[in-house]
Amino acid sequence: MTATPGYDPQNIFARILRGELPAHKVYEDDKALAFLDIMPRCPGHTLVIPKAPARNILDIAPEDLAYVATIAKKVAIAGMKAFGADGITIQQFNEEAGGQVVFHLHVHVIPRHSGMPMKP
Ligand code: D5M
Repeated sequence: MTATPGYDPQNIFARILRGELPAHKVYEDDKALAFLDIMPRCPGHTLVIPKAPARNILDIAPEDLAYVATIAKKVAIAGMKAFGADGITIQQFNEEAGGQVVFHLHVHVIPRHSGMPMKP
């Protein structure tokens, strides 16, 4: 898979994909990986990433984005069951101005309970 010019192969999630850094994996196949967020805003906060080297939604191929969305839905349903959640928050940030900190596309899947606010 060829990275676009804006993609830094040393970003943390690329290093997780290469096995250079640990992660608590909850789902993996040949095109996507899901793992627990190291700074969870709620219990079960999971990140879903493509294995393709995409910086963010501005960069990713439409078919890779569609696949990540499909896996995010599976993770959302599994997370709701596992954590007995009442709902799910999905978040996705793009570029520094958009709140992105790690520059490999990722979708936050956050199980939610009625009356329980997310940590900032
Ligand atoms: O924020 C990036 C998100 O990635 C943030 O919720 C923390 C999380 N993070 C950072 N490093 C790790 C590691 N090593 N494992 C798991 N989660 C991690 P964003 O603003 O969405 O770019």
